[in-house]
Amino acid sequence: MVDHMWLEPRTIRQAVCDDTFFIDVAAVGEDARSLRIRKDIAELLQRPCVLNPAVATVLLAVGDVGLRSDEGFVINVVDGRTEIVGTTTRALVYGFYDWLRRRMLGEPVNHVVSEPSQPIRMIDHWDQTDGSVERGYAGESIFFGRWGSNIHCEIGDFPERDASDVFRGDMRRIEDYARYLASVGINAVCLNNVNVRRFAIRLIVRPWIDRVAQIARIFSEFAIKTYLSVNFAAPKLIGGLDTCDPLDPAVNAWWQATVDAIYDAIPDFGGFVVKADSEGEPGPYAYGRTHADGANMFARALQSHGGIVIWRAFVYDCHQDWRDRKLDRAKAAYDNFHDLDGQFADNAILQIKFGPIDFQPSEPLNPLIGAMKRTNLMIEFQIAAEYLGHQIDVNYMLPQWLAAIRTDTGAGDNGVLDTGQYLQQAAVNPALVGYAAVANVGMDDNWTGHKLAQANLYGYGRMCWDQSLSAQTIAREWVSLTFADADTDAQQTITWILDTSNDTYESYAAPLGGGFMVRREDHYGVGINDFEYDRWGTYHYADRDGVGVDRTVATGTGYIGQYATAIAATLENVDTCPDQMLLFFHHVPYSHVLHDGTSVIQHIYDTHFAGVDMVDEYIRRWATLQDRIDDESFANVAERLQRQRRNAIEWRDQINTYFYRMSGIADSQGRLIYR
Ligand code: GCW
Repeated sequence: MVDHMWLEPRTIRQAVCDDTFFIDVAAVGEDARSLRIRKDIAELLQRPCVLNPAVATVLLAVGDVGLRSDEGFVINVVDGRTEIVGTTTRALVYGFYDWLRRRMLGEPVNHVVSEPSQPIRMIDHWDQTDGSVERGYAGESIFFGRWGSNIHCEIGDFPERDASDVFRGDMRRIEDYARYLASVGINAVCLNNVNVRRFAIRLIVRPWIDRVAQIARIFSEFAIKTYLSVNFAAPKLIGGLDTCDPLDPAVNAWWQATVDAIYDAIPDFGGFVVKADSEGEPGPYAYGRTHADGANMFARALQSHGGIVIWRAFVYDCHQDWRDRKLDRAKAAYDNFHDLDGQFADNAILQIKFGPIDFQPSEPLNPLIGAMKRTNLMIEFQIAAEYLGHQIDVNYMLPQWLAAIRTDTGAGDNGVLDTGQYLQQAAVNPALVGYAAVANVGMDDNWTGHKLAQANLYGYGRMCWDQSLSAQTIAREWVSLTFADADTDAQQTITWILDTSNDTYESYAAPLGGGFMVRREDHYGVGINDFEYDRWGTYHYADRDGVGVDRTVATGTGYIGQYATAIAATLENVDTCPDQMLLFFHHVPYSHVLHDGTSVIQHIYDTHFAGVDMVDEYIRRWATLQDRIDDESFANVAERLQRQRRNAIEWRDQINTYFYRMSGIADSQGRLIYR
């Protein structure tokens, strides 16, 4: 049996039709026509619909509701009838799903006023045309690959095929996915990996763009715009030119013609996502041009069509000499982009990872967020659990993301300015800011490999729509919708596991902000020194005297100096630097005492023992859910928890032994540490 996510046509019909609601649409002109293609509403209208608004019990209407965003809506009960009103038909899509969700949650559906926190709410797929997904942990791509095939090519080891082979063609699954995304407010999706290799380079030209268009049409029906990642070197690789210089007229003409043809095939195409001069991808540096030159070349080509270019700030030197203690990968985004502030076109967006390194279990806010003053920005998250347990270990990420976006950016004139407000303030065009996140879905029956990893996709959408929600509220919502038939106590057990899971994972994978102690080949499991003495960066510098990276201005890499003055002052001082990030910013002796009175070494031991204890507790509590939730979900999570336990034990024992050997300091509680 295929295990769907909470929202599917059956659920919608149950929630709406079984109660014999009568839905009508009081839309006008163009809007009425476009609303009818918004799939679910259109389907619902076919049956319980009455065309006379006077007798409808639910009315969807386009009208001015006086909200800032044209995606916002209001829901009110007027004379016994529920009215969902928004300025555009897109708003009605969100209003409709919101109403549905509230009904399913048993929440009041009156006096609702809702509009999104972020205008762009995007999902980025790292799907590749061979069907594999870079950093994907839930099976093959839902877009690419062959029907029913289990083939797994290595990245780059992909024979060129014809178009019919490259696209999976499972439109039903794409439609289910689009519905799900729309239901949590997502309005943009990029289909392919930012590392654009081999066949994927050709997705932007005929005949493949016509196949992309088939997918884009499905997303359009749910008010979601489709984007593609492009290879900066495409003019050379597939265009027959001998340069990709962003200031060269022939290169610009090639991109213009390519973009024009894309819009012929996909009139509401969103635009491009570009990873350039990063981890081996080509970019403007090869021509002595800046990243603004590169981004603006795409922006020019897209502009007349209303398209945008999303340019990634994830640019760093992955050929570092570990011998040079001044080199610091954390500094890279700021160093590469800060001086370009104000130089990007109005329809260009700079997309910045929320932390300065790379989606680690524990990272401070990227200092570039706060430093740009005249640039459209998006913040990037990763729903796929690359460094957060591969959807084997349970890890509900909302606490981490929400903490990041609520951190002071330091850009306010008086007081705290969180990320949401800051993006608006820095924008050249306030409609072109938002959040993006790397997708975590695939062809696995339950979409995300680990059933509970669905909560991250749901939660990401909810956070983009309303970033004032708490992580716990979002978790509770997801559990009630997904395990709707389970008793309250069972739902609470699942919510508790989700709520505590991010801390649990961090407790064994990243003590005190120290990071990157992961296995080199796949970023799962413990590999304490796998990235030490390495061209990709050095991250913990443990020696016999202490541990952590000295990023101070006074004696370290100088990274802290990239933050606004007051924030930098707090971080620079080891006494005022938050303990949770201590080892990210400072190299301290093992005997250094934390604010709670524990020493650093004792904290490392304690959290690693506690991490395994928590996983044992998850296993105990999950066992009580047998026969109280569906068998498949029960078995899926039970199996993953056993694997997580093995992982947590390995982390505990390797880390504790390593740091015992480094420090020579015993555990104050005398627990078993292998010598
Ligand atoms: O985290 C790193 C990943 C790469 C990824 C890169 C990026 C798509 O390990 O797999 O490449 O980030 O964000 O571009």
